[in-house]
Amino acid sequence: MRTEQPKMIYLKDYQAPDYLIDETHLTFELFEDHTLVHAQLVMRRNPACAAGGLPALVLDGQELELLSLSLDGETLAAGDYQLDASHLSLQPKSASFVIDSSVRIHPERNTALEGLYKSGSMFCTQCEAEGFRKITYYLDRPDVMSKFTTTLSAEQHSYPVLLSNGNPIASGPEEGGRHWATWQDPFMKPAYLFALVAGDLWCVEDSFTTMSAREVALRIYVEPENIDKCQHAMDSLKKSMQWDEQVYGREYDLDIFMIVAVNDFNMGAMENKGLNIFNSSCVLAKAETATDAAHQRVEAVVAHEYFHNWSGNRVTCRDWFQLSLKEGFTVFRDAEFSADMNSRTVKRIEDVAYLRTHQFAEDAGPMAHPVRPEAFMEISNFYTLTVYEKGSEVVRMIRTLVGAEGFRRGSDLYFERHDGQAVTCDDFIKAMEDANGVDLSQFKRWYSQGGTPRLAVSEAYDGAAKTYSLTFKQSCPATPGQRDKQPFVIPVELGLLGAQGQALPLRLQGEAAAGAASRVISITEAEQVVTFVDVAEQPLPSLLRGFSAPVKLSFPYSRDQLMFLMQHDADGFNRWEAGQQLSVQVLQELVGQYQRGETLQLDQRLVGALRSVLENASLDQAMVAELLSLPGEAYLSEISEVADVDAIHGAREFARKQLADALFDLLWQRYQANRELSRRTAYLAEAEHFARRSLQNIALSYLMLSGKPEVLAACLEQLEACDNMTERLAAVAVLVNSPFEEEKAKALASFADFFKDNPLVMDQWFSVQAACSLPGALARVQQLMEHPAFTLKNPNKVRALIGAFAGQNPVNFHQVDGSGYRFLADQVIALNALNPQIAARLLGPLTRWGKYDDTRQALMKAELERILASGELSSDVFEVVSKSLA
Ligand code: B3K
Ligand code: ZN
Repeated sequence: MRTEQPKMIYLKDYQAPDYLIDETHLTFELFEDHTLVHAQLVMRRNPACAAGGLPALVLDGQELELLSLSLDGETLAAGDYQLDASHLSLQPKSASFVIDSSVRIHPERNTALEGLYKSGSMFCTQCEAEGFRKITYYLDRPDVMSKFTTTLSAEQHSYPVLLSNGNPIASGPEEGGRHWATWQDPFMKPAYLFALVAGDLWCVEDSFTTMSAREVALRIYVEPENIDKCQHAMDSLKKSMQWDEQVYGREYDLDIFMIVAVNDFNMGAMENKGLNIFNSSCVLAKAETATDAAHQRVEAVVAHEYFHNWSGNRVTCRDWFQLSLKEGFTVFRDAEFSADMNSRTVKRIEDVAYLRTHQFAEDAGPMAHPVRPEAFMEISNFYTLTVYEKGSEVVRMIRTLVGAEGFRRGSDLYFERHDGQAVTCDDFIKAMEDANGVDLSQFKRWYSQGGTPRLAVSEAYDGAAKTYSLTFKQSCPATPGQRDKQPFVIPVELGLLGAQGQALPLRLQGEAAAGAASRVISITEAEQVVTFVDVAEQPLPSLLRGFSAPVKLSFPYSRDQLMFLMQHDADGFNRWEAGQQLSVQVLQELVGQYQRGETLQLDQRLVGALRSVLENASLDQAMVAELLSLPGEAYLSEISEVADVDAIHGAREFARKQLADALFDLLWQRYQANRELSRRTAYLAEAEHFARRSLQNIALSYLMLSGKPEVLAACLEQLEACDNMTERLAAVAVLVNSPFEEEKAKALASFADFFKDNPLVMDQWFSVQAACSLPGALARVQQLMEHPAFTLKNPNKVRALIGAFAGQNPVNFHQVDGSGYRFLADQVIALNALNPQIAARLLGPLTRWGKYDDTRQALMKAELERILASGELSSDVFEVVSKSLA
């Protein structure tokens, strides 16, 4: 807990470390009521620092009980060093020296899940970003890289498995029923990549032969009851290893790669060198207990953490302001991997929908920051959608600008030039520039300027001259600490369609001949006109294909033009995008009618457009499902000036019901055909199966709105007879949102009874109820908090119940009596004392107060004030609350 006002830390104040740690030798003695940590640090003055005397050595350390300290073998007395709540300082006498320290810590009481802690009966660690300082006194910063040797000792019976980074080098029994093991990591690494695990774990084993024919042992460790849920993660790991060799030429470098699944984890997973520690939700998956979405998430997170071995571990960050150097790049890598493993267009659609709903909202709120932030109080608050997802979009734009081959040249140069170093985003850009002979200096504004740029496009066609001009105007709203923005480099991939839907040749003014039918134009000015010549007919532009830049693009399309693009655009992403824009226009019209108290009237063109989608047998079923999904309520709020949650919900539900009635037969056919396939074939976690189940389930959710008994019967049949969680959970969710009270209660009860011992399945059970938009959600959530499977101490449970209520149930969370806000603030206050990182994350929805009407704004701010006044706040919660109120 914070004892003084947290300080702001600035990128501009970065200084290289005064000292380096060449070797780190750690010994952990793990006991039930405490742990002893002995650290021997072989240190020297950093040669890169200016000459002169020897400055004081200031080690980071928090919540440590110092038992002994020596310098070059001589025990130091209390007067020989200074201790405060977060540092230990002493004066070295020579440029090279050895520090030995022993501390006592209490993993058994660690509910923050940072540093060394217990998850159930096992010991595990989470050190990124600044958790290592809760383990021992150290230079806990990513630019101090060291060779680690780690010995663990624990009681043998309860902790038969003892793991750390690198390779196992020795082990043996000890007195008193204990045993020990020593691990050595040959690669230099910063402390944030340190890990240890001790527990009663089983493992699934496999192996991978690398491109240079080295044999790597692969192990996934889980608690015994989960041993049957590891195969999908193992398959994903092997695919990732192969993909990184093929696509980036990156080979794995140790003889062993381990993944450990733990139930209590603050985020998805962690890329510790050779010993990834995962939230069990991102490892465990089998048909009966995990949905298709969960299978895809496991595949993506396994890949992401594996890819960090190069983008993060071999080449790491100089300081935490550079976080996107490893995270943005690695998200980009895992997104491309998922696109290659599944459907590329569908993956892009999902990612863009997510970015526009959540990252755009963050970029427009009080916590908005550039991809490379310039200041923070608590780095844990900066593992954001901006650093991750927008950071990935920035890397994607670089690839768009230099081309796939140029990008590979750049990444090869980056990895070769900086292997073993801790570097900056500028170093990444420099490698891309050097490998391609391009100047990316203006492009770098994507790293330094926050906010989502707007790009307004207008057209002019001159039929006599056969020229077609597009005028692009870019602007970017102010964000905290940044008022005036310089123009960005915005790569716009575009094409022009003729009246028959054909691609028109794209010849820019001044060019000798036309280029490709889809090409990238770089917008670099605040206002820029692009003129095409030889344009034989009035074209319809298809802009920002594949979402080639993370901007808010506007073009005055009519609804008929959008329907035309939905049918004819050569770019699959833009066909979906046209459907979304059409739906947005139609839904916004309904929102207006709702607000004026008029009778709602759905534009029948939307019905027609979705009818042709359903009638088109040659469309990928996953695309059909995506096209049928109306923009979510959260997205509709994000694009509103003032979000009227009730009107948005009312309008969207009205449209869904109208579509369900009008398209009943087509939906019913699609549903039955796919359900029949599901009945006849065994579950497979692959794209074609994902596609048909997603269409089946979205069809079911529409059909249920009809209230017809045959649909209810079908839903119950699916629920009872299916062999997988994707169909089962979809049926439960549809029932939960239906008026069939008896069936709903029965389904929920039998589901909970059957899966009560599976915490990950119970998370889903909590979530569908928390997200149910029917009245009374808050009371249900409060009641569910009393359920034996719920605990505030487990982050997955908090996210599944409280997070889903505040984030996925706008009409209930934003009840105008403020009850939702009060509830959330109460939970944040409770969690602040238990787990500050989770508390700060949970606050997200309250920070968006600027989006709502005056009444709600006042209520939301009052709750933020109440949190601020509630007592000793963690730096995590303090930063978010104070910035939200600023
Ligand atoms: N690098 C970790 C995130 C650590 C978050 C610390 N608060 C997981 C990942 O992005 O791969
Ligand atoms: Zn990552």
